[in-house]
Amino acid sequence: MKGPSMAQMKKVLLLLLLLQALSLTACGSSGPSTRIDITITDFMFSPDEFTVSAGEEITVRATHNGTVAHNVKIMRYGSDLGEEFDDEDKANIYWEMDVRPDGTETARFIAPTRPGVYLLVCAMPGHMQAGMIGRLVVAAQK
Ligand SMILES: [Cu+2]
Repeated sequence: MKGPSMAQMKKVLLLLLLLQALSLTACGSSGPSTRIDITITDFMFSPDEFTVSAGEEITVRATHNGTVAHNVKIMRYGSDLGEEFDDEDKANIYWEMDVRPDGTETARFIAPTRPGVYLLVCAMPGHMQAGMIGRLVVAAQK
């Protein structure tokens, strides 16, 4: 029995390299980031989902385009906020920052080491219900 020729082998190798290059490009555009650029309005986070790598230092740049005070709170893994953000939920805050109207603030935090989906919320009364809720997706370190 005759095996594949050298020319055939080269073709297969070339195809594999091409596929790998394509998948790398795809990963680069939607993979975890060490930056969170968030725009805050009354009453929305935009975007409302971010992906970071576990344990990485993350820089948050928050631009406030609204008129009332807001904040960004990342909740501990598995937190259930229920109907509204109340005193009970304060104990489950992983990280938080306040943002004043017409300002841009930068802050840093270390992403949780446990991969999973974390809630991101504004804890001002009524704001979560109005739509100020989002997701921080923590991806496992590669
Ligand atoms: Cu708010």
